Amino acid sequence: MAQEDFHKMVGYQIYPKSFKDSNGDGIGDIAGMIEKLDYLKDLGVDFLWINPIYKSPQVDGGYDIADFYAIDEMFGTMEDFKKFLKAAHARGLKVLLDLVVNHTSNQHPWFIEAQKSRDNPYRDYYLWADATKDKLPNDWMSFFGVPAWTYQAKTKQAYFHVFAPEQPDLNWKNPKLREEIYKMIRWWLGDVGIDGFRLDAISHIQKAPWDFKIKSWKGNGPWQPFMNVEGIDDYMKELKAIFDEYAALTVGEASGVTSDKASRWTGDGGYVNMLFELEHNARKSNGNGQGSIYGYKKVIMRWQKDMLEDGWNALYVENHDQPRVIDTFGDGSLASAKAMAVSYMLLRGTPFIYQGQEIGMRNFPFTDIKQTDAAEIAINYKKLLAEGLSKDEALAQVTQNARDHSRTPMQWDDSKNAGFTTGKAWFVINPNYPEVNVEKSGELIDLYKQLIALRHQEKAISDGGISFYFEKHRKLFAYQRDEFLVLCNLGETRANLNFPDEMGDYEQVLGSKRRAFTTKMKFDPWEYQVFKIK
Ligand code: ISL
Ligand code: CA
Repeated sequence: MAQEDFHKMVGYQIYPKSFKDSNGDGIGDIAGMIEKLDYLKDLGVDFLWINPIYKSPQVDGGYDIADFYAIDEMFGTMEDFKKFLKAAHARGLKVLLDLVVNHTSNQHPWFIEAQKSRDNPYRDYYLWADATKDKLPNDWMSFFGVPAWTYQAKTKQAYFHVFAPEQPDLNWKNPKLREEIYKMIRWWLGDVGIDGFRLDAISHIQKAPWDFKIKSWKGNGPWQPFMNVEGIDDYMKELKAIFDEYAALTVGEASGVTSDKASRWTGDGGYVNMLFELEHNARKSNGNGQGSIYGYKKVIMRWQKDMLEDGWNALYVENHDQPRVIDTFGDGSLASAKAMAVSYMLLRGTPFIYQGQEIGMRNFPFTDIKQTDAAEIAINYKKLLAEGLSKDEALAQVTQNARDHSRTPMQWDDSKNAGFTTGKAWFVINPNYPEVNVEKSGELIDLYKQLIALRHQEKAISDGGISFYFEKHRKLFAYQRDEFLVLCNLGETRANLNFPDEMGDYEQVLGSKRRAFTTKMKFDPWEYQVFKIK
């Protein structure tokens, strides 16, 4: 898609299973999404990114796809989806689906065939290597805490997977596989008519040779052999050519693509319109899940600077893989939710709002492992118990940064089940719903509306440059977008702002309280201000 279009836009991410249930079976569905389109239109967003709704055994929240061409029954039918698409388009909302092509489900017909024999025609759709029960092809680990190989006695080989064993990785080196994927992409963009994709785990599609030696097991080290590995550019170029044919809007999830190399991926001639980096999510491991604001600042500033000349950021503070921002970077207060919103929504890039973020949804207070759902939680919980931790200790560890916090049902009102379902919800509902819900959280929703409107109206915000103040300050996040000055105190203590005397005259655009600009100011905890040159 052309830059002048997506630079102005704001996206909203829907996790359909937990958005709105229309038929009382306790599971969010497509008809439920249709019911809520007016709410989304009123919020003012421009496009929707829908997490996977394809046919899936749901081992990993639908990121284990068994049929790329079918809608999972629990969400509805293809007819429902087409109705949704039409209804969204009628309101001027674009629709992006998740494109999950690093792997499929082990229940995908390709994999069911592939595992039958070494010479099955689908064998090379996946990645196999000789192995024994006790000796896997190498010692690489998956993101989900288990080895990246699963042995199959029948053919005396193991298959490779960077996520769960139920998610075998596709072999992108195989041109036949690539053709199948491209056909599918064309079908969604061309025949069905969606507007684009969020490219899941796309930086992992190329793997290093199996004898590649991992140098460090710290940080991203273990995953080095499948993060933005040489040769990936050829596949990305092929993908880009198709996206261009349809002027698709594309967002790459690019863990492992470093900011200094990201211009190749986005920006002029880049493979996708914009990139999600994953670095700023890093959390302190001090037991309370609180993110480090200084860490957040440093990562964001680096990406903003590196993308300034050439490239475009997809901006976010929450998604379906991260705990709620109000509990990680914030201190649980509404004030912290607001300051975090302002801090990222006016950066250079395209902001995404994750469902429930706009009403200040909180992490879930887990007390029992039975309340959890995400695939990797179960894997790690078992591991920790085996290491000798008590149930409580293990639960605390696996839920601290758990994806499940963001996957509890959307809180629409204070009626039974938070207005999410008339039946029994598939997942736990946060007990705070009588206070935190769409009807009662108008204050935060209104702030998001104001921020979205600013992006739509002000060229300085959608397309201007960016420079930072107080870069070394631990809590003050302050930046200039041409004539706009955005100032956020992301902390629980007051903070002094000392600007140079020649700053000029500013007037207040919005703020957590009335304040006139001066070069010496003392901000309240979580205070935010947006000023504009007079
Ligand atoms: O880099 C990573 C961890 O530091 C990997 O996270 C990875 O890029 C990321 O977790 C990918 O997430 C996406 O793909 C997964 C799915 O479980 C997530 O929900 C999705 O967002 C597998 O499809
Ligand atoms: Ca339903």
